[in-house]
Amino acid sequence: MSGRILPAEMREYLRMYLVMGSVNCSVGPEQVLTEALAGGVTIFQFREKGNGALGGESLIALARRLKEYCRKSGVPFIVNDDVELALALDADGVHIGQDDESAESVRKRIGDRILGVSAHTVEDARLAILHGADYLGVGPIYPTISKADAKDARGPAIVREMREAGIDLPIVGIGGITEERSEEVIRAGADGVAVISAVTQAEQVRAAVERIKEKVVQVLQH
Ligand code: 3NM
Repeated sequence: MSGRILPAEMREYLRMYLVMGSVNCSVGPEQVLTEALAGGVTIFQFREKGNGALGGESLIALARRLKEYCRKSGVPFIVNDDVELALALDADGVHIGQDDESAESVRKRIGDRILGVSAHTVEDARLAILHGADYLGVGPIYPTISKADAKDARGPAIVREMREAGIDLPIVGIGGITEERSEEVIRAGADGVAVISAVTQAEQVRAAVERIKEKVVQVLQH
């Protein structure tokens, strides 16, 4: 691919966004990702954070294995926060939060790779767009058990507020999203949903992914 990703293509990738690291999985992350890819995940973010997170060589080795799985499935592999790791692995992109290095500086370092930025307010969203984001991660939509320092849940209304304020960059909702809740997140104006626990904690990972994706696609068609 040459040049920045086009918004239409980005929107397609955001339909069923799996975010995950080893601490989110009770079985091996390789197994969870394999099943999730079989279920139709459209983009994957490696987010190795929280208690018991891997570091050093074992983190790099895991990231490399998960990237290979994504490559084989033709699914973009995004790295959370760590630009060095993303460049070392030749990842497809980087996702950063508001407390990380500025989007402007990350954009310069990663060239045309995908840049996702977390946005909690319309102001965050405007700045992220100005600084070269390809998509916005908007949340937490609902309370989450997967992020220790998450802000207060804003409900799907925050997505609607951004759309009404003229923010037209691709948006993925995140935070406490389940199959049932996907519908109102998409109706509020999101292009897809990003989940951790709804997939990693599911008894049947593949079926959980299939159901969430089916719901998103079905709501987008109506
Ligand atoms: N970012 P779950 S909420 C990684 O609000 C992350 O920016 C958030 O996990 C944000 O699907 C969140 O288990 C955790 O709630 C999402």
